[in-house]
Amino acid sequence: MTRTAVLCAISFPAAGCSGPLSTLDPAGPVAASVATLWWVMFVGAVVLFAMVAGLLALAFLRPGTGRGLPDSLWLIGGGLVLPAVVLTPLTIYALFGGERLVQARADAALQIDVIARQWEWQFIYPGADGMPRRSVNVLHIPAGKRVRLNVTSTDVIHSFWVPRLAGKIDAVPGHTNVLQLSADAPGRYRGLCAEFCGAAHTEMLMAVEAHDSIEQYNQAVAALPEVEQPIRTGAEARP
Ligand SMILES: [Cu+2]
Repeated sequence: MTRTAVLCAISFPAAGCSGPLSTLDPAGPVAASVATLWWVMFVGAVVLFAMVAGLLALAFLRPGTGRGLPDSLWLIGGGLVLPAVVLTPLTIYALFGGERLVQARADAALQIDVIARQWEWQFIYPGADGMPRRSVNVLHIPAGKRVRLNVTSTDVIHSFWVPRLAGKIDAVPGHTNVLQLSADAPGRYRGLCAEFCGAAHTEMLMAVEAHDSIEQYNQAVAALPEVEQPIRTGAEARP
């Protein structure tokens, strides 16, 4: 009975971790490192919470516990040493993890420009024949390869986010941010704009189509319309 209750208590919240827009259901190595960071932070928070709750419980259940200890021990131990011991490794882990995400170790041929504007996503591919191609709201990538996305915007700040494939990154007018993205398996992955950007923000959705092989990816890109004229980004529009 107790075992069933424990299993239920664990499985109900865990069921909420999957889904097309879940960071905790990663489908690629970049997203997996984001999910690992989340779990490390979560475990760190649980340990801290348990320690504080334990001390609080002791204060109620065994009044007077620790009365003999000097005040400086509580202040220095609890206020400085304990946070330093718990938070320093978490901060270092998060900094290194975050740095790995933005280091684009992608093939130069697999660079795609992402241009956000109210309220759609445009993707510009180099094109195998030298002619750039364009898609709107569907990003084509080959599965199993790291793709470098150069993300910018033509109007306001948007945020590019495909939770199962990568972390989110701002699309800022006049500036290019770089994001790595990778899918382990072919398929369609949902994405959205994660920064409120105007009246139709909630409709600024997109999908990532991960193709079986680089050949299929090249075929899909070759079938896209060519870019007729350079798209004015915020950077170009400025004097
Ligand atoms: Cu937006």
